[in-house]
Amino acid sequence: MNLNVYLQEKKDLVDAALDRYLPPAEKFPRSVHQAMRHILFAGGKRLRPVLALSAGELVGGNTRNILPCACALELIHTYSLIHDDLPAMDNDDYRRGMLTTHKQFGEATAVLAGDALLTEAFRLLSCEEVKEKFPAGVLIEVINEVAFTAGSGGMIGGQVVDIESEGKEIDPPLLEYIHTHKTGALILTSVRMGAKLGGANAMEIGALTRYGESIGLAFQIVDDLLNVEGDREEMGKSPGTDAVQSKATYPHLLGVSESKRRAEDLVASAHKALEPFGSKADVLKEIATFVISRRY
Ligand code: GRG
Repeated sequence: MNLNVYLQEKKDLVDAALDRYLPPAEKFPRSVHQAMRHILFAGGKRLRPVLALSAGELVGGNTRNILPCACALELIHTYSLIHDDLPAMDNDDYRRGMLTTHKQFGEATAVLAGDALLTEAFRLLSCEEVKEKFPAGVLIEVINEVAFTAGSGGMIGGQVVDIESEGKEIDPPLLEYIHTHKTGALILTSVRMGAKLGGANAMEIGALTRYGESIGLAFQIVDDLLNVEGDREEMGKSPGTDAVQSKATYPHLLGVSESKRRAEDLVASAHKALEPFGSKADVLKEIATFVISRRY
């Protein structure tokens, strides 16, 4: 299996589904519908939906059935990018190689487009098409976990502590809190969503949880490293912004080589967590390796 081909196939599936599920750009009121689609369809690796689909496949789930819920993860991720780029937060001009949503549509529309994407995610998670495919109890559990992850117990909590830590020297446990909540939580939930909707047993959910925790933290450490060493063209956004904003990052706290070592250790833990699945887990194993070797 070639990982790039696999990722492209899954990305195409997700992109086509997102286009079907979202209100058309021409639908009234056009400004918000265009703004919701602006960054959503400007590229992006679709890592979170791909993780949900791949984890689901690993435990015998049906990709088509899981697809709408996987798309909901991308809507939440995109909302977080739009809001994170706002002047009140990172004040970025470019995202996925395009002008950020507030630069293109104005701040009010960007705030509302982010809100609409977050809300749309929960509509999708509970839509008729999904309700008829999964037992209500499993679905409610998944929706509850996604809500917790998007809220102050997850992404928002990490984002708040990140903002409040700017310009301060923080200790490694607090940095790990920021990273596991701001970024790791949604990655972990993506894997667990796929596992649960795919019908995983308790042992499989446990193993995939350990996998998701490891790649979630590794992903953000690599994001920190790319902000130091990355290339603007490859990333579609500017590197060097963390240092300018005095952000709490792994390279700042531990140095570049120690941060790389930490990310590699986490990927080794992710691989280990997949051992009970044998070669069936090769895709997830390769995705973990991709997380640390990525250039964008
Ligand atoms: C709720 C406003 C708000 C923020 C939560 C996730 C987050 C915190 C902010 C998003 C901004 C950001 C740069 C987070 C750090 C890591 C990250 C999620 C990078 C972008 O994710 P990728 O690399 O991006 O998966 P693509 O474009 O490929 O989807």
